[in-house]
Amino acid sequence: MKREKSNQEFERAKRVIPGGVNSPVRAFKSVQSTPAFISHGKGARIFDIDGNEYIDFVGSWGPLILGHAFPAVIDAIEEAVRKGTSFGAPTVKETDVAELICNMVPSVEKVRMVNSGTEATMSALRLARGFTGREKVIKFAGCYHGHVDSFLIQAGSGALTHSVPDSMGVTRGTASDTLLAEYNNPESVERLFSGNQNKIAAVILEPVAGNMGVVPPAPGFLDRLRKLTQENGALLIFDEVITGFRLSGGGAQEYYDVTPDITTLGKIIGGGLPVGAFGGKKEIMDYLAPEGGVYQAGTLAGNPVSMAAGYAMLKFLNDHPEIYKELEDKGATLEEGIRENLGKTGIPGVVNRVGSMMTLFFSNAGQIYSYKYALTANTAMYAGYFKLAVENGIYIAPSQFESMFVSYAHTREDIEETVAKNLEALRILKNP
Ligand code: KE4
Repeated sequence: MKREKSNQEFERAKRVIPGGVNSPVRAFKSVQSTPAFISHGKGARIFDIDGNEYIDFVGSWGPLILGHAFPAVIDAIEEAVRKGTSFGAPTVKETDVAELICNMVPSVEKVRMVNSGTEATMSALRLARGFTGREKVIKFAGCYHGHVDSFLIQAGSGALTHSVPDSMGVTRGTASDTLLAEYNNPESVERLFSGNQNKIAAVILEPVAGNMGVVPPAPGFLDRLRKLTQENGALLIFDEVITGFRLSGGGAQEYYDVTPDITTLGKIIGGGLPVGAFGGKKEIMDYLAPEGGVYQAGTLAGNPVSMAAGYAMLKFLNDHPEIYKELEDKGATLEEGIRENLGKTGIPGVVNRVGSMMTLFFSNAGQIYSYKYALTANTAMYAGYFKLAVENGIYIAPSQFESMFVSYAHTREDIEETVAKNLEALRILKNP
């Protein structure tokens, strides 16, 4: 594939944007490559400025469950933007979106709009701390909740006693209030609760992890967390920025029938425009200013253009629940095809999938159900696979520890083509 224009644009961008990108993963560093600059997208495909075409399984990292430039979303944006872009005052569409989210997501009785998933999780944590009067929070190694100081934390040497910052600029003080547990290991949570009695405000997790690669909850894991938090007076926060409206109209909490106290949302609810949200029971949400004493605000929160896009997206999903069966079937076909290809080539791999989100781990661990298992993946092999796939017109995440997303726009032919090209790539990896 020719990439002259993208390469030139990347050099130009690096002169004025850190790393040439506005979000690190886009720089393709972890796969030792350089990014394609995208000119436009339509349906399941994106096109770069050198004229290359790709079947897209990144989908802007999750928002585009209906595909690129979905007509109902584009029409809604066009209609809204002609009336102005922002008023800093209430608009009816914000209430329309809030009512729809409350109707679709079991745990949500009230919801506050923000501008990103990071803002949603940051605000949800402050709300949980304000509501409980407690300071500590439990998160899980391998789960990502945006670039919030309190969540950019990794296990310290004595993992059960202290945590350490995972980024420069995060203070030890902040880190000391974040406790690290192991995904799918409820005993690791129990130990933290017994070692920090009456100090833990909340447990936050991705109900299906997408940021260590896809790692589903083990049977009963979410139920155990629900009971443990209730028993210990802590709130359960489901970070559904990826899974919200992805796994079902009611997200993972509907899919697994476990109801959290607070839910954070993003991605799909903006239809591709900058949106985040957090919601929960009235008694909790009414702690937020101007009702209560937990301050949170945002100039462009509930922006009328983003709300128009989000409403069009959510309404289409709510009116067409049959989409989720179709996404399940397409996801299953893709998973089965990749598994068969691994068998044909003898390349060690683990495929984790829930609905339309999945990850092919280049690992011989057999099963990957927590971060330490995800880390067994051969990231060099993934990098090689990534380059072969993209070179062959299959656009996947430039990191082993992300999810592939199947959208409503992917056709059966797209899936068949992808399975065939996956086999070609695996054969080359096997015999370079
Ligand atoms: P944003 O601030 O990027 O809108 O959302 C943060 C966030 C919160 N929670 C979960 C579960 C998330 O996955 C994310 C963001 N996801 C990453 C990729 N998995 C966004 C891609 C990027 O960082 O550019």
